[in-house]
Amino acid sequence: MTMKIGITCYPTVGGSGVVATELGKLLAEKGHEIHFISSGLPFRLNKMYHNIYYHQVEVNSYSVFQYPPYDLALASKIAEVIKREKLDILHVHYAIPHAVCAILAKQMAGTEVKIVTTLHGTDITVLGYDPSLNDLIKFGIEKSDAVTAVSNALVEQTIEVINPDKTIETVYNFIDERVYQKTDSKHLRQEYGILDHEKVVIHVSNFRGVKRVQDVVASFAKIQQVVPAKLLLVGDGPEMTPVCKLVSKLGLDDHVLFLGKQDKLEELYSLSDLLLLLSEKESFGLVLLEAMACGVPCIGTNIGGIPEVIIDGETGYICEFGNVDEVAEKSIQLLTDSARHQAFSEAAMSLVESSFRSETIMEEYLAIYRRLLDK
Ligand code: GMT
Repeated sequence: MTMKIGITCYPTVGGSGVVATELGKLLAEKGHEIHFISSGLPFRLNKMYHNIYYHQVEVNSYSVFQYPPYDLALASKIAEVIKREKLDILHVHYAIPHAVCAILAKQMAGTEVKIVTTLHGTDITVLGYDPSLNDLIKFGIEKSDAVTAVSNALVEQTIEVINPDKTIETVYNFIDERVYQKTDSKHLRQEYGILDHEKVVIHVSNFRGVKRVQDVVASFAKIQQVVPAKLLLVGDGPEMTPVCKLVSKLGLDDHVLFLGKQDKLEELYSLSDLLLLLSEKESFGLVLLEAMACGVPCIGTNIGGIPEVIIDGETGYICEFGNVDEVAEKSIQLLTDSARHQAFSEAAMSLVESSFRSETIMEEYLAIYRRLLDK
């Protein structure tokens, strides 16, 4: 049975928007009708699909409002789409504000549309600790028909922080394997001025404080004392200025390349030897999967869902949060032992195939949708 599925996510660059969009594309390829409802065209929706529709949420900022009412405009648009398109399922990403908007929209539409909410992290790991929002998040979770989280760690943290009267199922993230695979990008090494004997360490994030990019730079400073290497910093965000200052302070200007936001990440991963993700909060870490699919071993912190994505000692290493000495030591071990590096690289690619296959994960979501509609 084909379904009509509404999807609401943050359309901007970020793992949750990527996963929501990729899921919509896969479901459309299986014949389901997909309706994206959001404030901007999801950025990965870069191809024409006859069965994917996009409904833009317009927020008017009348002078009587101190703040433009995005949440109400979203709820109103979702309600309109539920009714007009006769949606079976509404899959929203993030409890706040999207699940709450979905619940209001369902009441407005007066239909039996089923709401599936996926938790991605920040709504729990940051907003969940705000007492003024805790009850609202609980409401969004409990009134959804099904709730998923992107790692077991996030399920546990949601129970601990929010304690909802609701089962939360883990459905891991996935990537588009057709895009993320090892490609020949040797020409880029030359273009970036990376010497033949140099190793390449990469970090990709939105440079928020929780990503601890300074720890990446501090670890790299120690790595390059032993192993000739370049660090690629990909992305942009609030911590960019302090990170640039630290790079100069540590005398690393000639060793660090600030690449800003980039599109063809698979080409950058393909020329990299190691990815560092040293976050303070990370419910999954989608960049780990992207890098691993391109054969790049990863080193991450023992935080949130990271240990569910990296198998310590097999596809990379897990280090204590904030321990840059340990990160540097493990990185040097890996970068100076080519047999071990090769084994980790192969194990990383196999893990993505065996545990995070897009088809399998899409089927897990479909099984949830079907279960709700069969009830
Ligand atoms: O990490 C971010 O700052 C972006 C955020 C998002 O909304 O995309 O990422 C969250 O969702 C991703 C997709 O599920 C996860 O891979 C990230 O780990 C998660 N970020 C955090 O938990 C900090």
